[in-house]
Amino acid sequence: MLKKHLAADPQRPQYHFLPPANWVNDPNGPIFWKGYCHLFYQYSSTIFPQGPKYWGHARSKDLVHWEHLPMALSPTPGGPDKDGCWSGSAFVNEGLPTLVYTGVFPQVQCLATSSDDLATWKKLARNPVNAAPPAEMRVTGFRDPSIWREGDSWLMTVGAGSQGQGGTVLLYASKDLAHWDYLHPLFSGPAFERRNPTSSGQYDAVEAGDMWECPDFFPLGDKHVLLVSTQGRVHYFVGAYSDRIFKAERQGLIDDSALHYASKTCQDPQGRRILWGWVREARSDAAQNAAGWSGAISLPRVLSIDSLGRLRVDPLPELARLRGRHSQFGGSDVNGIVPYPQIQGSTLEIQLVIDLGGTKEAGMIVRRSPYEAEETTISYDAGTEYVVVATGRSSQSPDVSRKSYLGGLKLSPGELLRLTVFLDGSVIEVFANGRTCLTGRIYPARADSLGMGLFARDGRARVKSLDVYEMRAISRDRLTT
Ligand code: DQQ
Repeated sequence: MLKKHLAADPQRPQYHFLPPANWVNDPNGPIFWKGYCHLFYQYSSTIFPQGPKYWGHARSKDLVHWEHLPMALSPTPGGPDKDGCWSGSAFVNEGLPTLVYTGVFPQVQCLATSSDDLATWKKLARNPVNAAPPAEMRVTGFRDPSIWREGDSWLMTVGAGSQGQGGTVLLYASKDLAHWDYLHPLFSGPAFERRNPTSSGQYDAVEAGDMWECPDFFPLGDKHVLLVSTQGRVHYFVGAYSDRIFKAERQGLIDDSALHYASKTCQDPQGRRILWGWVREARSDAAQNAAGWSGAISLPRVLSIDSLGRLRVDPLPELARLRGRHSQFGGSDVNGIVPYPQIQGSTLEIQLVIDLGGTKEAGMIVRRSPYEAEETTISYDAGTEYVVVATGRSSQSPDVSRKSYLGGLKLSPGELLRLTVFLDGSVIEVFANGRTCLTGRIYPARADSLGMGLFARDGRARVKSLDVYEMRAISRDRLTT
């Protein structure tokens, strides 16, 4: 019954990874092992109210198609994770795959190992291995550990923060993974205040950033990158790391939308740094419960540093394997609205390269119904320098958010706008010029909201190329609950 209900749901993504049913939040512990990429994730068997967190588990040979596996971690009655196995990471200790995660409540760090190629996991009898933050600190949280090897030591980061003062990433060292010495903060706030403008011109709550969740720290090119999830969005710092000290040189956002959260990365066998995040919902709790599923894992993104030292974020090239029918257009001018009646769909990859000319705003219209009862625009506003996913008319349903999503993008003089947009049921992921990502959710209520067009406001824009691919579904198998 549930399987049928989910299969018939037009809002459910077809080529994003998500569990067979129920709730997913953070991606956890991605790791490559014997020809597979293993991805774990925060899972609850109920949506609202939320149940205790488990680690769901899947694996993939190509980072595109996934096979569900039995739960990796479940709360142990009477154990330090009796109330949930929260986020963490995976690493290999002398050939032994190992998970480090947070048990709650209170928040403590635990280890589990697998001696059968990640099929089953055994928790350490002496858990927790890191039981409390430094005594002198009054922290806002103590969770989401990562472990890596450096010389003859293991190092561990744990996300934390001080109320009203800023987030922090605590750094620990160990010789045996069982006893950990606190060193110093790897990096701390300022309690930066970044405001997230909304469509109405109002401002969201300040991203106070006094608890940094899911820190992820890794080398990239000749730099190091630190990611932190500030209970708002995912911020990155690019900088220099030596002698266990990290000095940030640049700062930015992995995705300008708060709907992409808790990013986690790992390095693939080709040396690429791959990132996944949690795609959050933008509809009511009741609507999520009625759907029987909530959340998705973002498409895999590849991180790199560009020639100007900026962090580049691109969709994984292998996603091209999902492309089906291809329609190609180009070389036309757009002034006002130009419908493309040949294109219909809710699972599409759209690549648009456009010269904005002197237009105030240009871009595409997607998920458009006849007579425009529903439609979503994805455009660039040259005045405000924002990529905008405007959802004001995306859905006739009363249960969904109509807040638009904005991503800052400064184009250099003469630079073309290059938008790659993935539509997948209710999920939209936008990649703009390799340096701005924007995740949105839309929930069109009409079955015929499948149309597409281009538009330009106050002027003429020149389409250099428009490529549209129908995207194939990835298979999703049995229920694991
Ligand atoms: N989600 C986990 C926590 C983490 C938060 C719990 C981030 O470990 O801090 O599901 O979304």
